[in-house]
Amino acid sequence: MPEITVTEHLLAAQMEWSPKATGQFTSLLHDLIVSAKIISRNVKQAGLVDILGGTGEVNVQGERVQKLDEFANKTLVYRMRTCGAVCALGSEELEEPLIIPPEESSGSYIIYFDPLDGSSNIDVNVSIGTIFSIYRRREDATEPFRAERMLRPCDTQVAAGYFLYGPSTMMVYTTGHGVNGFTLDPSIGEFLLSHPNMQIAPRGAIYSVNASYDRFWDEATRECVDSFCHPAGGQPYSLRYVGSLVADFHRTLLYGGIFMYPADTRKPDGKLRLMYEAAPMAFLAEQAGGKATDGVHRILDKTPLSIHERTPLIIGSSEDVDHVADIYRRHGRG
Ligand code: AHM
Ligand code: MG
Repeated sequence: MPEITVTEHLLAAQMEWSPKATGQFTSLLHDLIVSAKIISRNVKQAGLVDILGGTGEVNVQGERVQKLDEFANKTLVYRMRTCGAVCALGSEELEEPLIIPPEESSGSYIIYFDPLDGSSNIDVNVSIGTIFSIYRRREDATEPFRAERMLRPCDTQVAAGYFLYGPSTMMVYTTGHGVNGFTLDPSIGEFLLSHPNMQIAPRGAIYSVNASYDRFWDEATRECVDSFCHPAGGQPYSLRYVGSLVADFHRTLLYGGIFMYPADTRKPDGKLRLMYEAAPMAFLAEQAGGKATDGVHRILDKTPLSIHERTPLIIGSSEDVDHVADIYRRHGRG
């Protein structure tokens, strides 16, 4: 297969789907990719920081204060703020949305990101990632942007994806015309198309859930997980749980199966954030032929009431997600 860079792929897709594109979206994606390359470089040196003398700031106690998740957040905020295509951004690391004044940027896009998802895995050298979700602003770009306009229906995303910092660095994204995956070739500094037109198998053989929370689950969730572990008359599904959503979702996309972060008594709305985690992964899952629900509602049918809203997430192969939804329905949910 000839080598195709992510930018070449994006430009070709734009010629096909949006021939009148102004270039703003391409510029946004370009700056997002540069941010991810910078974050990836620092992630790859994570264990070396102390040996190399440390790259972070040092506080009065002599502690390195710029942790990787803060670094990732600063990198993305700076690049998204200055790329000229963004009017507002929401970061999982920022309490409030950042509205970019019109004199600074007349961008037409809103971006949400989780700068470094799975950050509890950084210090143990396990895969982590950056997740992004992009919406187009609806009103005239000369009007000041109001924060409540961040609360967009999840099915109005124009693009979503993630960067996975694993043994190799990957970018997987969709603009609503299928899902494509690219692998960073460090020798040329480019993401090359490695996984064209990704599809989730209709049914998998792996389930992924933090099973030690079973005491906090309700009967319906226990029955769902039990049905994967002890299926009537079939082989048990294997259990895999990295604890980084990007890594767990990436495996589900490639191998099929199901990932669940359900509601429980300690977290009645689940743990994952709708706008930074669930909605972008749901867009990718559906574009790859899979499904995503909160147990009752399709994730993409949801509209947040606040930017940091949480949601239960059940995502993956369509038949496996339907199976869980059936069990929830039988228990009177929905
Ligand atoms: P984070 O945004 O603080 O990194 O938390 C999100 C992560 C997800 O990547 C992962 O799916 C989940 O938290 C794991 O949570 P738990 O340790 O409760 O199983
Ligand atoms: Mg996260």
